[in-house]
Amino acid sequence: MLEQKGHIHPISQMIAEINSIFAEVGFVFAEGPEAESEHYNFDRLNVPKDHPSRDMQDTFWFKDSDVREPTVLRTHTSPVQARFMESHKPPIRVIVPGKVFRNEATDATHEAQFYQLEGLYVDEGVNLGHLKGTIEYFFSKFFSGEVEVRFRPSFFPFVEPGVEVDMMLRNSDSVLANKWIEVMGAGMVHPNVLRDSGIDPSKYSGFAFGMGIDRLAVMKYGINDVRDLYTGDLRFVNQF
Ligand code: 2NM
Repeated sequence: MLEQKGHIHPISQMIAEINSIFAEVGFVFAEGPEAESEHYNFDRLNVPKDHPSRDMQDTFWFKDSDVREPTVLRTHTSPVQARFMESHKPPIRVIVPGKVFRNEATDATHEAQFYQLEGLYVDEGVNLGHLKGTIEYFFSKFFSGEVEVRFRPSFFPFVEPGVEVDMMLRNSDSVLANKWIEVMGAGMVHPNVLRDSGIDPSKYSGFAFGMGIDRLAVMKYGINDVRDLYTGDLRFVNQF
């Protein structure tokens, strides 16, 4: 029966769509390990040794006796960008979708595992204008509409300056239309991060951004509870 045929999970469908939107403007896809060293997950991203995100309350740590070096379930996909920068010369344009983990209580809008999409562009003369144009391009394709994007100042250890990105959908009959919605964090890659990955920050600059793919699914499909994406309940996933 047709109803019993399998199909691609909505998150995987979205990752494929995101990959093709970014491929049109020269971004390649990269991936990396979900069990990651403290070095790549935190140190190489300019996260201070005493930063609260490293706490056991926020991060899943492996038992020391089970691993050769301090190891976590990655809390973001940024370690993949750090690995990519040390093995590629600029210009670098890469997007990294993947599963990440946070040691926190779950509710309708928070899961302990979720999918993140991060992007990175490093070259001579890259600036916040390139970030804004790239994000506007992506969201207008993804939501098939006219999109306006604005930045608010924010902070992440791996960027300077850091921004919170809001978007507004125009001329659309989506429930998302005509209001500012917070969609991602972003910024200019911190010179320490470039330098530690072997890229000269006096010659090159880069922008980076990160967002929840689950949140994009919630926005695009009007899903009420992110936990529904991971129950394996076919009555749910078969709607997509
Ligand atoms: C975010 C916000 C801001 C980010 C930085 C990097 C790297 F590796 F290039 F430094 N990748 N992603 C970044 C920057 C991620 O997520 C909210």
